[in-house]
Amino acid sequence: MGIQYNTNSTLKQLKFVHTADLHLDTPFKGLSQWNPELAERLKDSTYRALVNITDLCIKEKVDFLLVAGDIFDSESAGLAAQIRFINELQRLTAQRIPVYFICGNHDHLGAWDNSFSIPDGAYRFGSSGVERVTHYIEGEPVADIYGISYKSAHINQNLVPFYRKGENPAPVSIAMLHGMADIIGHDEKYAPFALRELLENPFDYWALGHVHKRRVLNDDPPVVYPGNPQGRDFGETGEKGCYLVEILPGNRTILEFVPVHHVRFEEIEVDLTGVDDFSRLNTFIDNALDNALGENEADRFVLRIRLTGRTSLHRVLNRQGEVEQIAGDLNSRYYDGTGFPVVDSIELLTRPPVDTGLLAGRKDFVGGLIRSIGRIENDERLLRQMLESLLKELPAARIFRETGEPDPDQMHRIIQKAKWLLLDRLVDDAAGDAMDE
Ligand SMILES: [Mn+2]
Repeated sequence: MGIQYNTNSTLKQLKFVHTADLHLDTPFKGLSQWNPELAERLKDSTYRALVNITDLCIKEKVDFLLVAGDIFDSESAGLAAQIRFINELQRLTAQRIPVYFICGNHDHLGAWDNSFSIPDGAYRFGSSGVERVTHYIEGEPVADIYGISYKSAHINQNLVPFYRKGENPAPVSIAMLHGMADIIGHDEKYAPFALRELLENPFDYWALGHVHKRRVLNDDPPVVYPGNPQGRDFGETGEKGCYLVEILPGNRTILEFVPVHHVRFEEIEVDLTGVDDFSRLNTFIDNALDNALGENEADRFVLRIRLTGRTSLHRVLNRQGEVEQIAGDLNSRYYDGTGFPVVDSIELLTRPPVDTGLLAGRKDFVGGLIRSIGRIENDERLLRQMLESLLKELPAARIFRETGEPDPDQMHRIIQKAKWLLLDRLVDDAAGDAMDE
């Protein structure tokens, strides 16, 4: 039934910030491969997001900060990240704001350099069992915080059964856990648990970490993945931040998402249908970006522009090096001294102005091809079969062995792209009966 407040309790309000998955030393590898200059500009962003969190804690005069694991990104490059993290701990503890943190799979206890001491006022949970730390305000116990750190990169065990409320609990009980919730997915290496199990335990707030997309899994009591505070690639677009949490007497919890990202990844679709004049292209993209970025234009955007639509420019755009040229041109015009916004890449998903309905009726090879593609694109099983055989053949398909299988959405984009590349080569522009106009 939530929090039972003792009438003698001095608790009027508890205010804290919950973050996780800082990944401080993220190398931005994928991006650096194509765009080393951009990777250099991004390198600081994860750290800047943490600085923003520290500033928020100080400005809001919170009682404490919770960090639910994955403070740094890699075991080997952890040293610089540890120094930077400890700098921020010092800034907070100097303002009498304690930091309670657990370690996750990336920054498991074996990866920490023990020549650094954790500053007084900050507490790192151990890995040998769920620990309980009591937070006091003016000598009164106000909140018990429970947590456990990863001892090594993989924890196959469900840790939830070890979270047990102790004797003489403080008015508020908070549990910090780094792991994979069943309603998001299943990964047995990262302390998997079922949401249902958490709700069977009488905690007032579950401060989760591990999943990078923010999700409030339950409202009362709150079960929260704050997501990572700084996106790291185009799989992590949009505003990223942390939660400012207030617990008021009477079991009222107020959650406020606060964006703290330093750089924001965004994918923007620009539909070129009807744009048939190359000289209008730049203006058209400019307008589309203005509309999409709108009031957020002060943000530091890293953009992937996805060109779609039916346009006679399709063939020109598909020429070797053409979209790179356009991206370079956009970047030199957008460059405002801070280096943002920046166009990382342009993805080309346009189609030529051919009428596939008409073509499909033809009795020749093109007609047969369109009908076959039509069957494949609407049948996920067939699509997957074809993909599997391709994976065996194509060296370029190795990427999927690295990144995991493409999702249905990606597969659909791949087949669309293949379809229009083929048709563009097979269908003669002069074939008036196949053209739209
Ligand atoms: Mn993790």
